[in-house]
Amino acid sequence: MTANTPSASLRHLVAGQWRTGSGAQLIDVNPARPGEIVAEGLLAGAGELDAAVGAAREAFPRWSATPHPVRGRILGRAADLLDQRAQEWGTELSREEGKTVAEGIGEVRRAAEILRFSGSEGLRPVGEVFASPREGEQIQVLHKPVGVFAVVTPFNFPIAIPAWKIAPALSYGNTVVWKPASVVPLLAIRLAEALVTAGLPDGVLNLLLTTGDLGGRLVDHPGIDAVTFTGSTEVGTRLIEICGRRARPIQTEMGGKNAAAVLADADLDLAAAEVMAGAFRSAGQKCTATSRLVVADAVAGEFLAMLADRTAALNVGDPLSPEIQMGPVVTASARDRIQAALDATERDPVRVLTGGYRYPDEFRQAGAFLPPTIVELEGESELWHEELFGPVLAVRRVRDDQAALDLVNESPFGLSAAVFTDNLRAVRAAVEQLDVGVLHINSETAGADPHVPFGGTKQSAFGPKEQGRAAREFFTTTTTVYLRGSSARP
Ligand code: UN1
Repeated sequence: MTANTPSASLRHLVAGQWRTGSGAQLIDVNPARPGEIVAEGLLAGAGELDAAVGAAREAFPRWSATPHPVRGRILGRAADLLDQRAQEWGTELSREEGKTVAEGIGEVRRAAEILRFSGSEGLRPVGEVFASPREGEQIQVLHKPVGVFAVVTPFNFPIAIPAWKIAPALSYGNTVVWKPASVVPLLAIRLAEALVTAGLPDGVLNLLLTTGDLGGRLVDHPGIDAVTFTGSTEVGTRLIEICGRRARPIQTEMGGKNAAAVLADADLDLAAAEVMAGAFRSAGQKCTATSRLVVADAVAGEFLAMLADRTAALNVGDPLSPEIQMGPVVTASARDRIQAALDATERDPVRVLTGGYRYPDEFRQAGAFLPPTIVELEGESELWHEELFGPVLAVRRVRDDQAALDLVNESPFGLSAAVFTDNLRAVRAAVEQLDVGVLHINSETAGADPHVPFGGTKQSAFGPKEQGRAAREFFTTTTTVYLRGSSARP
């Protein structure tokens, strides 16, 4: 794919029909090459919103009555299609979002794995049977579809996060109206195409490319039964309020300010590689990215020098080139927002280990690039508390293991943490004390497997966890059945 690749046209999926929208013009540009249009067209408007919710409602009775393994086979076929198109769609992902091609292709394959996992859920037990304290009675818990889900997804994983919400929603028999981030419309179209080609009936999945404003109206729409959201804490808490007023279930995955703690006995070479990956892959735009580093005094000098040298050597540039290790952030406005946050805290660091506060002009003009930056702090700073969602790592030194764990916990967020050590006592203390939803021992803070629960504590999340069997808790509702034959009189 080259700069001359023609731009795609935006389409919305409503009741099984691909349509153009009735809203404002949207131009989806490549963040590494300003001026290169990846996709363009009209956003969805209020008319399409009502039509999409209506279509999802209409499709629900039939889809929820379709045998679970039959629903699962459609997801399995969509997974095969994603695998077949991984190279092509992964490259489009890189053009649209800015992560490296290798990460883009990996993400399309990851979405395939997620669809396969959720698709296979119908082949496993989906309910529970309990003994009754009364003779002649059995108690069953049946898991049933909920209804119509509003699915609202972020830009940073344009296909994997939608897959891990849409796949369990559909597998458990629900129908969906999906609003992806408007800066990554093309990959949303690709996922919907794969599901339609795989045989998803009309109206089961509806896709609206639209603004946050209409996204809010979707979440508030009377025809919606439940909402799943990944994105900022600011938007997430607003959606929680809307759903609270309507007593509507909502699951949100929100911010993170994830810390890696490198303890005195850590394997420094391994820790440097993992911390660098956690902080700078996808230009730090993961809610699981490493944005804080706590390092033991005893090894801080050696470790930070190693980390800074390797980070300074990262190859930053157009992510379509295979030798590039870090691309731009998602848009020029995201770059400017992060730059403004760095400018506002310019006096806070005691040391800038690498990267820094100003990028050379030629780089700024070339695209939405920011240098991978590591800063050391001693006192209080917003850099320690605020999620920047970019390639910025804040460092603090600590005396001992306990001080390291305390500092990791010093955050309003609790998504993920990493601890680098082989000391069993420190590992046990970390497992017991760290207030996070995901804990990595000797690996980076990012990453999530399709078959295990994912989600955070504190302001990182609200509602049941995602992925694996945990998804069943949110995407089904239960009926507890006390079952007796009429002959079993008390
Ligand atoms: C990962 O770490 O690979 O928005 C997944 C996010 C998270 C997903 C992270 N919900 O970044």
